[in-house]
Amino acid sequence: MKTPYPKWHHAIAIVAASTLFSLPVLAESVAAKVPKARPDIGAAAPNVLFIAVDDLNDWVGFLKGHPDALTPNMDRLATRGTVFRNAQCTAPLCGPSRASLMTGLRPSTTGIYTHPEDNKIRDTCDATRATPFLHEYFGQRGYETLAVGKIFHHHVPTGTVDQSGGRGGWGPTPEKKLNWDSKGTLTDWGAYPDTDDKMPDYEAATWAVNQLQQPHDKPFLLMVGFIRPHVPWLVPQKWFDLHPRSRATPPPYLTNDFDDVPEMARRISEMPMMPTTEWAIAKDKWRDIVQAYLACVTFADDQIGRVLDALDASPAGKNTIIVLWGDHGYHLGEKNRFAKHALWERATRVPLVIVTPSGQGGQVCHQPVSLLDLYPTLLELAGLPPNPANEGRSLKPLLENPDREWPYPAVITWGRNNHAVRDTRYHYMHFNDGSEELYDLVNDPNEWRNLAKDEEYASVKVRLQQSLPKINAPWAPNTAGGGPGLDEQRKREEGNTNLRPAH
Ligand SMILES: [Ca+2]
Ligand SMILES: [Ca+2]
Repeated sequence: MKTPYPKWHHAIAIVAASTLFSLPVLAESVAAKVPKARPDIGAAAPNVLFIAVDDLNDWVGFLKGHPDALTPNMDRLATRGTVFRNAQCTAPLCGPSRASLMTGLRPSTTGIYTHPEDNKIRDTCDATRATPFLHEYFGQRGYETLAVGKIFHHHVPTGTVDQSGGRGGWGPTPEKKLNWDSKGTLTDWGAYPDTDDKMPDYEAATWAVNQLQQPHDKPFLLMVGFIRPHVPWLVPQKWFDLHPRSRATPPPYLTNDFDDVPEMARRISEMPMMPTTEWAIAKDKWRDIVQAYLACVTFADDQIGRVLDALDASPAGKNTIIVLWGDHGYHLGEKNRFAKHALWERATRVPLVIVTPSGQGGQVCHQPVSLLDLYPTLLELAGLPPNPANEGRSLKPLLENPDREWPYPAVITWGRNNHAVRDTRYHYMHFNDGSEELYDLVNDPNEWRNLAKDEEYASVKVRLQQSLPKINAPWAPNTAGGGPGLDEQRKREEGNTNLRPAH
């Protein structure tokens, strides 16, 4: 059964769990229409449940990023597998992060630095044309592929899965924005709508549950993409009730933090359409935003719990690889911002849990890993041949021994030739104008003290520079704007002045 919420949370958990058993079992004839498994994957081939959560930072119980995060279902999953505590996205924005994961290619290889259109990703460049998407690779080798919700920037490229539950969208919004009415962002927060079943994430979980309740005569890859806690931070009141405002503690903030930050780093992360921390302090709104984000995370956790319950209750449950990942982090007031779009740790670190049918539970890995590694990891775990086009590396050795040596820093890219390199201790950033940041995450977890100009750390920089990408592909056509600072850079480099808006 789904993990009950403690104390006052309990009643809601019971209501939510009870809905699980009233769902209709749909499309019972679907399995019959699917061709038989190809003989080259055995009947024992594992299924894969692939769960994406949008804009989820480390405010989950198993990462302890916020003391009052409430995520019993994700925490339960974490105890069953391996938690990667130093997992990084490849780009701090939905579209490029997901395009990279699903192609197995770095943003610096494809030039997809900002939002692509799902249906145009394939034709971006020679590298994208030469490799199947992750789910296509599974499909070509005999898997049934299923997708619902946000997998790529919107859903999945048309016609690339056997069954689609649809995109879902951002969810219902009130006629008038509740708290933040600014063009160019969906940002807003508050209690809306009145019930969970009006939320696309609820519908996505229901679709996934139905799939898990059906027989499948082939192994399946089921991809489920949840939208919350992406803005707008709107969920029903009951999720706010679980997070009293008094407990919605704002994260640490240093008013003069930017004094030692290079101009380029500030410019490419400026999002003037979003609230600033100075505004939130002046208007006493910071706790409201923190509360809303925590409420959205708990709501998403509940939907994840419904899917995990259905998997556990299904015949497939015992032979399924589960991977849960967030597409990038999020600032909730640190560095004077409520946004992603930056190379700082708060915007790049992601939750990542991998559970294998035969694997050890309760493992924690501190080595740096990347979402780029998921494509080759899932192939190896499923017993499929490696795809030589993959630029990441399989994490199977770390699943077998999370403490083993792993001398491969993670690389994150925001715009052309602006990169971060993250190892177990340091976070180094190198921008296209040559400016730099360096943080010691052990002694300075909030990244307040930029050490890049300190001679004492020269050798650290040289070491991390070895991991900077050698290729910095031109900005891919058909990709959107990335905010004023990034668009300025792009205009300088290619003269493009007619970019689609950033979302
Ligand atoms: Ca996202
Ligand atoms: Ca600083």
